[in-house]
Amino acid sequence: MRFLGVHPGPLLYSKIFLRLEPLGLELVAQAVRRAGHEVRLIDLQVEDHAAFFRLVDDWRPDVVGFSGNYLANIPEIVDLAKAIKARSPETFVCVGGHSASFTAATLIEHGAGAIDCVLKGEGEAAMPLLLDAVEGGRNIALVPGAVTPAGKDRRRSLSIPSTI
Ligand code: B12
Repeated sequence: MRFLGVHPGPLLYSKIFLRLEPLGLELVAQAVRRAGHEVRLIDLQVEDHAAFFRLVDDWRPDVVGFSGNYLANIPEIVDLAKAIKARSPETFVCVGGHSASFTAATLIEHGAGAIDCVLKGEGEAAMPLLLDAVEGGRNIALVPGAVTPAGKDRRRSLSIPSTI
């Protein structure tokens, strides 16, 4: 599958910001690549939304995963998720990261159908499982750590396996 990992832009849509290397998203991306998927990343701290939509339109990812480590990025993530679904409803949209993990149910609610899943916890182990489930048309809610509009899985999130 084609996986596009997205780091959101400067905090609070401001122009005063640090540019942080998206370390967590990079780890998730590498785990997904090792699982045999095609991967691209875009960092909206340095690219603009026009570049993001060009990439979505041209490359047509099957799954878009946002990194939600900072609460202040959540409004942008919700806006972008809605914009993706308006352009290509078949694209699966998920959000992971620290802040997404503890606001999962609210994030799904604010997404109003545009966020298919919040994947709680460390993403290296769970993201390949989520991609397999999406590809195989299986129940997403059975992926450990997945919270979906249909409800949350009661199993605990995965931690990083020692092989990664
Ligand atoms: C190191 C760090 C920094 C570094 C940045 C390093 C970097 N390159 O990102 C520095 C010192 C610069 C920094 C700055 C700030 N930070 Co800081 N930072 C941290 C800290 C301690 C660790 C983050 C980290 O690098 N973790 C290691 C990486 C590998 O893990 P990760 O990014 O979490 O990613 C994993 C998962 O989250 C998940 N994941 C991530 N993305 C995705 C995407 C998908 C699709 C999936 C499935 C999973 C997934 O899988 C990843 C791999 O396991 C966290 C606290 C914490 N323990 O998480 C605070 C934390 C993130 N920071 C915080 C804050 C407030 C800030 C500042 C705003 C502080 C300030 N007032 O200036 C600034 C903002 C910077 C900005 N964005 O502009 C808060 C955020 C609070 C919130 N809820 O919004 C935190 C949670 C600390 C806290 N408890 O208050 N920070």
